[in-house]
Amino acid sequence: MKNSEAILHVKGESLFVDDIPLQHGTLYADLFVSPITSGEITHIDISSATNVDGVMAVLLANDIPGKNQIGNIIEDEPLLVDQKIHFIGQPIAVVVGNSPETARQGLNAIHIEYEKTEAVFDPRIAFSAGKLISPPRTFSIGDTEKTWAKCDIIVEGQCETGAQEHVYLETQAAYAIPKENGGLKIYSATQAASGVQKIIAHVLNVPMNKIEVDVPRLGGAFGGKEDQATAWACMVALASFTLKRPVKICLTRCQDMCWTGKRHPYSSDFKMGLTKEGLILAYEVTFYQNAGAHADLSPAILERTLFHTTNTYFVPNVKATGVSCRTSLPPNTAFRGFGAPQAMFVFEAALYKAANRLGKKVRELQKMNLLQDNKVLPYGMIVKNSRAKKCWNRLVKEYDIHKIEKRIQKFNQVNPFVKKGIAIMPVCFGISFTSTFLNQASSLVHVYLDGSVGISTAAVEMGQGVKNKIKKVAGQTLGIHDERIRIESTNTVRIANMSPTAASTGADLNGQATKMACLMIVDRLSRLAHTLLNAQKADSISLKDEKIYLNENQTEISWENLVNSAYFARISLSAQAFYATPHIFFDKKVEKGKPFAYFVYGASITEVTLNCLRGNYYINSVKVIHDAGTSLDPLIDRGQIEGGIVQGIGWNTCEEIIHGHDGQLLSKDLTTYKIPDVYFAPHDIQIKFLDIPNTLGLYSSKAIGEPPFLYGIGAYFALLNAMKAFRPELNMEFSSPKTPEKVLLALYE
Ligand code: LUZ
Ligand code: MOS
Repeated sequence: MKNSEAILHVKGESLFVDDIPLQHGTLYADLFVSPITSGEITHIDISSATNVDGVMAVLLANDIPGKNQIGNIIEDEPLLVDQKIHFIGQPIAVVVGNSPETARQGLNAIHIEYEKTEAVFDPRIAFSAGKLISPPRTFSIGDTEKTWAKCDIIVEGQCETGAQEHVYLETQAAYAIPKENGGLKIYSATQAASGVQKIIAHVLNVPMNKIEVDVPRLGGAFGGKEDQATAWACMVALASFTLKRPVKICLTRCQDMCWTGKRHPYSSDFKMGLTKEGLILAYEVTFYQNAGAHADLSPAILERTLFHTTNTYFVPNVKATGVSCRTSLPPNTAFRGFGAPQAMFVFEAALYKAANRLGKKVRELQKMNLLQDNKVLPYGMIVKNSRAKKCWNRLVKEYDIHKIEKRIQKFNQVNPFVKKGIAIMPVCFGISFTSTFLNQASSLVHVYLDGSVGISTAAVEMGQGVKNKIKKVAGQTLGIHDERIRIESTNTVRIANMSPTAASTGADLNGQATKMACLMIVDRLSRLAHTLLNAQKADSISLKDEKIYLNENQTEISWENLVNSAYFARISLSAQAFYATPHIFFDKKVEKGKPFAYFVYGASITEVTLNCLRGNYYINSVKVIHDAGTSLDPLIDRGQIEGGIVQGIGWNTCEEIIHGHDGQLLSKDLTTYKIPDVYFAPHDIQIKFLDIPNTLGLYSSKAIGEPPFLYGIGAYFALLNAMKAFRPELNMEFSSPKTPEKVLLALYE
């Protein structure tokens, strides 16, 4: 199936927020932000700024008519600094000019004085100082304390995993336009249109029905626009509301990188006990999450970390504790995987250390401990339809792991300074928002007189192909061709109270709602066809290929005829439906429940080649068996898997966020922050689908968005193996990303 979005992109015809034709009189917002990490404003002087020719307004915290508050889970984040400063880049003033240049001149004319206070960047130090975002949480099962004595070996260690910049192609953007009677229409590049609507209404102190938020599409998001698109939309809404003029903002790449949060760096302690055969008996872990200055989505992200503590393995005795630590960085936020990658990295590190201690291959331990049906996870969910072993068995057989191992052994024997390494990365990722209430969606389907169809849902298109998938679901359900269907923008006027498009659930939830709405229309049309065809009670009507079938025989009635007849018979050709994922719940008091609709499984083999004189390396190949159920669209799913793999490799290898000693971001553009490019990305990515229908999914499919990111972790451990081939006594320290510099230092330490 062709992705209609792709054609528009290639022709440069797709509209993003920054492409929306400007209304007459549009003004431009820019931000004056904090130059210091931590402190208090003692004096601010905006008079020279307001005197700049073309500057229309300089808005401060006390110009906000409603609440100066944009916190989502916890109300701890002001839109504009009141007095206390918490990070470099924290917005202090919105400067509005009649051109981007005058706005820039205006903010350069602002003068502030401040007193600095001490900043904290290390989550463990923040923890010791009692700087917590929310109380610590512990998930546990069995009894780790009693089990240590029964273990043949126990390994302990510490893991560091790094931050990661989202690098969506489209930077943060918003455009506000006044409507009549005090309303506003805001085009926002957000994953969460209703969230933006709600918070703007609070900030402006107006009812939500006065705020219309529209999302045409996003140029990538990866979680970076789940919560952090809100601030910019609020800024232009505030300016537009105050000045009664259209106002837009579009961050530069550097502003975006400096001012927005990243994937959370974690520092973690682990302890794992095993039998001498390699069976894991007990696992304890503490996660110190570096949340940055405000809560943002950190507590939810930490929760998903705890859910994925043991990845795709079974451990009978587990104790996992998570603490969200408040530091002096911009608030860290959602990023593909949402805390699960950090947990899975630590578990693989523990396994790696244990295998080395036991003198066994990591993959022997991995295989031995894979999750099987009817096992209970640390949070009480019982595993059904586990595909962990199925993926594993197909992986080692179809890609012939023995042959690969032999080839690598031979290579390493004859090459003293170039070494190869491989690693297997098995994955199990829970599908559903962990906050149960978010697992809801609705869809509004209109069939027009000519038989064409328009659909609105809560799903935001961000390049992941959700529009295409929803189109496919509607086409299949209505029995018509996809060309007849148009998926509209995501808009709060057409769909209310939307959950963010996140947690890999966009196609699942919105597709289910769309299927339900389409079935309502099919039901009405079928009854009408029944009458028109003078059918008997037992006769069945179906819609296929734009034709009406009676007992599986094609009739003379076409889709268009039937739609037309329905109109004249005064039958509604529109339907709205609501879907809520059934049978999920979670009780935070006891930390037990069944939070996920189902799991996505998969496994990968990553091969790397390391130059041990220079420290640089290539990720040669990633070979995957991936469980996509019966894929809704194999081409889109393949694209999502490839993208996830490359993004995950970047997190573990070349992408390094570096701050100066004062907390200023040094890696603030794409010359200093390296993401994988087409040369560095593996030239050989092979993907095979497990292809077993998912009875719990939409048309037997499974979600695709986040799980493939986890395969990237394989690159880290493959590199470690290549390093060990050069230097067997390598220090067993776990610190991701493994940049070429770090590799070189470790090899010659
Ligand atoms: N966002 C969210 C997410 O609010 N809740 C989640 O559980 C989640 N999981 C993955 C990605 N985004
Ligand atoms: Mo998310 S990390 O916005 O699915």
